Amino acid sequence: MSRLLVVSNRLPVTVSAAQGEAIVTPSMGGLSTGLRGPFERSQGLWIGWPGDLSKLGDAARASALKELQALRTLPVELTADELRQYYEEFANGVLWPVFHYLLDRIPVHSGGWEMYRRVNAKFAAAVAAQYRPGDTIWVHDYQLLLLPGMLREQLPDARIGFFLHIPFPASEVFRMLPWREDVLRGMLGADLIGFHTPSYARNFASAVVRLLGHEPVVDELNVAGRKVRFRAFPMGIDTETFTAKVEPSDESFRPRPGEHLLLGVDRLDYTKGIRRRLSAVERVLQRRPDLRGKLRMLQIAVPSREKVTAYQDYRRRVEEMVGAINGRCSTLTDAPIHYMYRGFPQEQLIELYRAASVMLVTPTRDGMNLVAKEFAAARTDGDGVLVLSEFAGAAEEMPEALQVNPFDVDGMAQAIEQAIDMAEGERRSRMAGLRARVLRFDVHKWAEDFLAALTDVELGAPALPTPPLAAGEVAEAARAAALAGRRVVLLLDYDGTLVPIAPRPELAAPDRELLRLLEELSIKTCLSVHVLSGRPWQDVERWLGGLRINLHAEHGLYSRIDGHWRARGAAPEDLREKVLATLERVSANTPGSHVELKAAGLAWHYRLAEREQGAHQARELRLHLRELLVGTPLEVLTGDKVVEVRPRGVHKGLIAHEILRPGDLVIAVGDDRTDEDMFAAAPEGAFTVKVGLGATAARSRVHDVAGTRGLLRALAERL
Ligand code: ADQ
Repeated sequence: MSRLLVVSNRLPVTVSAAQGEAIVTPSMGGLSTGLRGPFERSQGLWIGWPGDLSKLGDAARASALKELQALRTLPVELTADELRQYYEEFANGVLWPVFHYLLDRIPVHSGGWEMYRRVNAKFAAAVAAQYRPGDTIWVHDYQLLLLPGMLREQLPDARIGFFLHIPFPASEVFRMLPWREDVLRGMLGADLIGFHTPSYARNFASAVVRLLGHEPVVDELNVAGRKVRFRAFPMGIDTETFTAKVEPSDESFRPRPGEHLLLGVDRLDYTKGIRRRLSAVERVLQRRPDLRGKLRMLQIAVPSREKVTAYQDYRRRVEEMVGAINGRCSTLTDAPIHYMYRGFPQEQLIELYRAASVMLVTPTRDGMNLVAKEFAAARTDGDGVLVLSEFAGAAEEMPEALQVNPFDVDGMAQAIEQAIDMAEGERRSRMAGLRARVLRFDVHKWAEDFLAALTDVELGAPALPTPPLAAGEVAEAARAAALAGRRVVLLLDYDGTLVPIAPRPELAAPDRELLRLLEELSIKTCLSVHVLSGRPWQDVERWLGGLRINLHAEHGLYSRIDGHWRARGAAPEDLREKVLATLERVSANTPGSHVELKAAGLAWHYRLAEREQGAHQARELRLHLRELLVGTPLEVLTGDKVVEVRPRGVHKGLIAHEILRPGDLVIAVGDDRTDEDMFAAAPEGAFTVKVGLGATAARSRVHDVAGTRGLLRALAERL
């Protein structure tokens, strides 16, 4: 089993000092519980910030480090300044609100980005130093979004997973982040990216298309020849803990018959919707005087991020509100809202979950929300009602809860009343549905599923990366072949290979340098030069017709050999009209796209269209055309930002077969998917060259058009 390296901002331990000695206590969060199995079995290592060790004396520090090592954790220590800028200012001050749709909380000036990058790099160095070939690396959460990308650079062959514990927002919101491309590139360093829900995975895919132009195929992206999978892995809880029996400690909070206990359990965070929730409870009390003195709300808020101003403000506002509501609604003997600002041991939390009549989980946004699941698991009595925000990730898996819109305070008040009045039969039937799912998909299954999917991913870097072209060697080989009396055949694609891709097709005319190079090559008697283009023959003739070389247009539907153009197939006129009408309709709906009429085929280009819309329309169009063209002599071809329809069965590979004779030395250069047919047709010993990034069967690669021209120059000089 591959060794698991877990990387998270915090280590799953708490370090404290007592009488000069350091005490390191494992903290039993959901994540460490879920990972315990694979972590132990693989003799794993956990890398993260251990908390502030600076206050420990030398001896205590040494003993803390020793204990951390014994727990197989590796501390990444952070200075106060690093922590403030990376964690408080950037991760919690910028990323947290943006990813939770709280745009008014984004600070006007944020200086934290540079430090965020530096601390991610510090983590990368720590992981790289521990990495052994064969290890599996699993990075967690929004504090380390850049880490997978940094690791990929240092460890191209590593198996890297990333899981985001908070929502991934709609791309409309995500793209407000000034560093959006860097963040996406950072995440895309992973082989597998996990989210809590399918909607977050969709939002991510949409941001990737829109901002980076990588189009996903189902749950997979191709990033410079590397496969990156992304999908939902909804996190569960440690059900054993929450279904266990606990010794009753203090029964006084249990509601007596006729009384109702509403419960809220949260980190004190402005995303948890505590104020709107309290407001809804007050509204219930106003509308239902019969419930006064019988309805109690217990709100437990565990302190969180206390150094961040927004959290201090939020705490003050929550506490003022509790005071105000109690001021208005208390009776002589009782106050309706009981508020506690502290953490609770798990056993007591379980008791509270079991005592509550109604659990209120009403965040305005929440990645998942495990409290909702803990409540359901804890209800071994099968009773209790869950009121759940539709903006918590958990809502997608918990349809039996009473789902509410937390921004609709009135609606929430109605849901609370409905929960209080709900008949026992309905309560039990809803709870049974909730429990079945929570118990089945627990945190162990979550960790197992993620790790199994990560193990399944074909490893990031291609097994054999395509080496750079050695132009001099190719030219030398061509020269040797020519001297031995062999014919040298040069097969060249046009757009993206001989000239850079132009925003519109008509702007890709050849420049003088290219024409001179081709001219020089055309007079070499040992050399047969062919340009194989997807363009209409008229374009090819206009641009290259003056040269004495062989030309092929529309992917081989037209060829000019020995000066004459001839056609290999044609589209039936009525069918062509139908296709044209469809393409024009799509073009009208997609600004920046246009239709190109060729002699036999038709193409819809969307290079200038908004990327996401272009990709979406292209997908729809391909489906529609494939259906339309079943059983006809036409077929759909997908190129780089173009959907093309042309007579079936003619492609660059077919042309290559026609041209080539035994004994030829072949040099084929191309950049697009259609050129792969040409590479496939090249005989053994041929030099096949891919221009630019992307998966290919070619044997070598050049960076861009300048690389192709370098090869042509070398050939012109040596032949
Ligand atoms: P959190 O925002 O912290 O987690 P949540 O999923 O609810 O939110 O987990 C909170 C955990 O803390 C629960 O296990 C709960 O028992 C405990 N807890 C909460 N209040 C407590 C209290 N007052 N006393 C003691 N314990 C308390 C982030 C994301 C979530 C996502 C998780 C896991 O924001 O959306 O579900 O990570 O991925």
